[in-house]
Amino acid sequence: MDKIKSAAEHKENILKSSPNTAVKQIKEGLDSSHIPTLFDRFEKQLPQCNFGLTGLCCRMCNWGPCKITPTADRGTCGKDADAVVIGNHLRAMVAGLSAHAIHAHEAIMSVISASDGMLNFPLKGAERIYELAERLGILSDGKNLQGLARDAANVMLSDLSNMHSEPMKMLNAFAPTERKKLWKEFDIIPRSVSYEVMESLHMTTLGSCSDWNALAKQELRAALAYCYGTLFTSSFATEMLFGLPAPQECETGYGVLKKYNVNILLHGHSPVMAEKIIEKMDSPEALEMAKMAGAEGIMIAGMCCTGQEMLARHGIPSLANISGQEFAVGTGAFDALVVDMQCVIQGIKTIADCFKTEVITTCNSNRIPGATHIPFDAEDSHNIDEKALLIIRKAVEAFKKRDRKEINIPEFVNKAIVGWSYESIVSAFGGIKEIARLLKNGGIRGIATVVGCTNPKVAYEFNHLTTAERLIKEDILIISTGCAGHAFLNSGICSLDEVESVGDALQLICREKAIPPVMISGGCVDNARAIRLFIDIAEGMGMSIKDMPFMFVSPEPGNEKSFGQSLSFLLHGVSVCTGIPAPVPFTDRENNIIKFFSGDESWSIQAMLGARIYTKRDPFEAAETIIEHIGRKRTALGWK
Ligand code: BF8
Repeated sequence: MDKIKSAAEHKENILKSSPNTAVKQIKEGLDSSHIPTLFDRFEKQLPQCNFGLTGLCCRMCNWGPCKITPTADRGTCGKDADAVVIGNHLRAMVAGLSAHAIHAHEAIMSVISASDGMLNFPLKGAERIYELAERLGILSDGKNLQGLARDAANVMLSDLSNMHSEPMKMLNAFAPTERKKLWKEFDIIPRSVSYEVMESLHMTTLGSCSDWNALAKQELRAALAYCYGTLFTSSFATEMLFGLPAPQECETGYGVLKKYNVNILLHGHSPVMAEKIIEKMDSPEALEMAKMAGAEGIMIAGMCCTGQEMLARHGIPSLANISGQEFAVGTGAFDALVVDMQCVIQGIKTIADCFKTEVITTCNSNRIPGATHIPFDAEDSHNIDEKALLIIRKAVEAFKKRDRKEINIPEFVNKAIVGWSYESIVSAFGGIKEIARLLKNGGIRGIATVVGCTNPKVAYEFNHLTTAERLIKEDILIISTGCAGHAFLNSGICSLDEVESVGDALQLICREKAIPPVMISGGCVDNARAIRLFIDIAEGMGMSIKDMPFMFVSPEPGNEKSFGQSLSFLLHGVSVCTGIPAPVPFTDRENNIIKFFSGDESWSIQAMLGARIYTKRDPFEAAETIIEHIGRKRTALGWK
């Protein structure tokens, strides 16, 4: 990675180069009031520590920290550079796995509570419940929908916690046969999420495993637990509860906000409380409260992955990703910020206080000092309706106290067609066979999932958009989730309005089938949808995914959760192009970890699984790498 230049140069570039005009306007307002954001705090961290950046600092015991240098090629315990680097990588990966696991746990327990009648939600995802029951072999004539949902949820729960040496049931039910054989051959089939987290932490502690290759294999094993034990289960359990998203046209962007409404911002990842707040916002009680306070109505907007879930199912505008969350609050338009779990940056309360925005936490894992805590507990959820109304009441109270003269709402509005579940993508194209036909005849040259976080190391949303714009020009269809999805929503390329900029062949398909060239497919756990799509297209053609013109693209990974995302795709044979290097010694071509993930050696991941990681910091170069990769796959298949 080229080193970030001077702090001042970096800061100037970071917003000047951003395609997000609305954020620039908000930032100007914040600067004039001397209110800092993460970009200002990042500047103060420069230059960043090179040992941290390269993964060569070991902090796994109290003998350290030890750093590997040209004069100290081993830590105090004798661990070498490879074991230090992969140990750090593995620990970051399982931290991300644990985050998704807690998300999955809440979603699964919510299904069980709803099935038992404690949590007041109907089970809207009958299609998913029956599919799961069938695939898991638990379909039985005597059981109603609630019974099947409870049984399927319990199977998913056992994949989170099983300690016996049995393979995970979700993996058995959904993974391709060809891959299962390969994973077995390499001995990387996981037992459960909990077991693999324990084993990963155990293997990396002082005096345990010093074989980098065994640690790398443990990371792959844990990544399979991540994929089938947390991505699939969180995404499916949420669909069981709230139904499968379906395509709908909506408007998003800051311009949809209304100054004289009670404005509530929903943020986080697990959308159970958020769904209840949406249900309650139109209730007579809530509307009466708003009216009595002199508000014109109640408006809800989203952020990060909870925002993506709300957008997918309700067309509720989702305004910002992780790096944009302070700007959303910085509009001064929000009376309450309601956060559930994950990717809620620690600085959010400081800026919320500047604008008298009431911060409400709803998850016991995500407490913020000074915030009002109204917890949702999936296992004791009988009073969720009252809690949702209480949250709305808090927002109304805050509305009464606020000075609306400080509000700075940029007028930008974009259209988008959203709601792309696995089923709605397949159906919009006219079936898996039709997607396969279009891929083969070159109407779609390839499919890239451009997903993941935003990162203050690069210009805000620039890498995402630059990469995507180039790919769609080359007829490469994009499926997006999470923070990347917000960059696309903010640019207009999720609608048909900007379709002229798409390559001729893909443009024709988009127009014919009313499909945007960038399909927003939910939160990060919903990457399970793209994995299913890749599996089914390849299986439908009688091929291995590794031979298909697919790619996983993550221009700006930041959160530890992003480690498992790339590995999930890699394990299925989909190569990865990332824009921010993982903490590995990126300039040391002799380092075994670099060779393992990105080389062609007989023991590399390319040789094992047929896929590799490309690291391309420059988005133009990244796009060319992806286009070439897809081109090579097509040539090998004999497709033009
Ligand atoms: O899970 S993309 S910063 S918001 S980790 Fe977080 Fe990264 Fe955003 Fe959703 Ni995903």
